[in-house]
Amino acid sequence: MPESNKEALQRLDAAHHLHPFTDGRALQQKGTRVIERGEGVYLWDADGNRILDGMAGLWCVNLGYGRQELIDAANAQLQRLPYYNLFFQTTHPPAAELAATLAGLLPGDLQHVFFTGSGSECNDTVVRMVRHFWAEQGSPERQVIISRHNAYHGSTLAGASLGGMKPMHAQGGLPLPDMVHIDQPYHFGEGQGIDPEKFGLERARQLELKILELGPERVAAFIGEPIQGAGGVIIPPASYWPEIQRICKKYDILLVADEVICGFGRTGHWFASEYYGLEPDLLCMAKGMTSGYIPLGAVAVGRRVAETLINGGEFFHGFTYSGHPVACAVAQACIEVMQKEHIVERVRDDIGPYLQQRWASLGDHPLVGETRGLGLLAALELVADKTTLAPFPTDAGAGIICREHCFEQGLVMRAVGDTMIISPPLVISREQVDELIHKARQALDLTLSTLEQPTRKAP
Ligand code: PXG
Repeated sequence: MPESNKEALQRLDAAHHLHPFTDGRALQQKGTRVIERGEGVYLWDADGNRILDGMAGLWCVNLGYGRQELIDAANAQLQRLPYYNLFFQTTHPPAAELAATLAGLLPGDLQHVFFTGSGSECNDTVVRMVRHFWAEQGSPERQVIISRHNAYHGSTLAGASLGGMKPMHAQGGLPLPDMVHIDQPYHFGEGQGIDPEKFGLERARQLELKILELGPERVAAFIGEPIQGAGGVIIPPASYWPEIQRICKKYDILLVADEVICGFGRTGHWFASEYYGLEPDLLCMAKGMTSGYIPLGAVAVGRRVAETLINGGEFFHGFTYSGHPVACAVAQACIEVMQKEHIVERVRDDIGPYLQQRWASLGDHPLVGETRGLGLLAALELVADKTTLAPFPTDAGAGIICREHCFEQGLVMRAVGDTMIISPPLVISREQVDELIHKARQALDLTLSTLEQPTRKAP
C-alpha cells in the first residue's frame, strides 16, 4: 500500500521535529496526531474525524477557528507594513492604537503596556521590570519574587522559575535565585476537611510568613494567576485574593496578575482581576489577545511603575517582535469582534452559566469527586472513592485514560493528573455545550469500565 499523506507527515515529523512538553520515544511509537484544519469550535484530523475543541487550542482560540475579520486584519497589515520595530523612539499605527484600546479595557490604573511575543516573554519582562523599578526607587535589594507551587508562568528560564512545576525545575537547575514559592489555594487537593474560606486565608497568609522570613526589604513582588490554568483550573476560595492584596499593600510589594489564560473574557470579564476586585501593579496577557491566531503578549503597568519606568532612564529590554504590527492588527480586530458581539457579557450572563450548570450535572458520575468552574473554565476531579474522595494511585493513569476516551469520542479535554479540564472557545453555542457534556459523560463511562478491567495495562 502506498504511504498516505498522513503517514508521510508522521514520518517527516518523527525524523525531524522535536515537540514541546512531549516524551519523544512514546510519541514515535504511537505516531503523531495530525490536525489539518479548524472551523468554529471544531478541528478535523488527517483521518477526517471531527473533534470538538474543548481547550480552544491551548486556552487561546477564544473566537474559534476561521474568523474572517482576523484573517482580513492580518492580510491588510501584511500588505501595508509587515514589520517594523518599536525600538529607538519609533512606533507604528497598530501598536499605538492597540495600546490605547487596551488602556480602555484594563482595570484600575493600568494605563500603559509593554508588548511581548508570548506569555513567557511577559513574565521575563515582569522580572526585569520590577527589579528595575525597585532599583530606581532606591531599593535595589528588593529582588525576590514570590510565586506559588504548581503555578504556570511559561517555559523560559524566568517563566519556568516563577512557575511552580517540579518536573520543570528538575531539568536544568531551576528555579533561578530569588524566586521562591508558597503553597497554592487548592482546596480539593490540599484542604480536604478544612472550611474553604479558612483554608483560603491560611494559604494567603503564607505570603506574609514568607515575606517576614525573607525580610520585607528584600521582596519585590508577588505573582499569581487569578485562577491557575495549567495547574488544573484551581479556583481559590473567595477569602484568598483580598487577603493577598492586603498583605501586598501592607509590605508595599508589587502585585502581578498573570492573566495569560484568564484575560480576554475567559471568566466572563475582560480580566479576572475585575472579578476578584484585584488592583494589580502589573498584569500579563497573551493567548486570547489575538485568539491565538498569531503570537502576541503584553505586560500592562499601573501608574506608579509606569512613571518610574518612563523617568528612570533607558530600560534595556525588548524583543525584535515586541508589538509586531500584524499581531497588533489582529488583536485590535479580535477586540472589535468581541465588543461588537458582546462576547464577554455573553460568557458572564449566558453561555458561562449554562456551561457551569451542565458541567455540574457530571458531578453525579461515580468517578467524579468534585466539579468546579467559572465562565468558560471548568474542572472535574476523578476519584477512586466518591464517598471518601480518595484519589487513584498515580500509576492507575485515570486522567490519561479519560483523555484518550475523550479523543475517541471526538472531544479535546485536558488531563492534569486526574483533574480533567476544559476551556472551550468563547463562541461555543448551547447545542455545542450539550455535545461537549454528552461526550464527556460517555468518556467518563468508558474510563470507569477501563479502570474496572482487572487485566488492563497502564497507558
Ligand atoms: N502564564 C500563564 C498563566 C500561562 O498559562 C504562560 C504564562 C506562558 O505563555 P506562552 O505564550 O509563553 O506559552 C502560560 C501558558 C497547558 C499549557 O498544557 C498551558 C500554557 C502553555 C502551554 C501548555 O495547560 N500556558
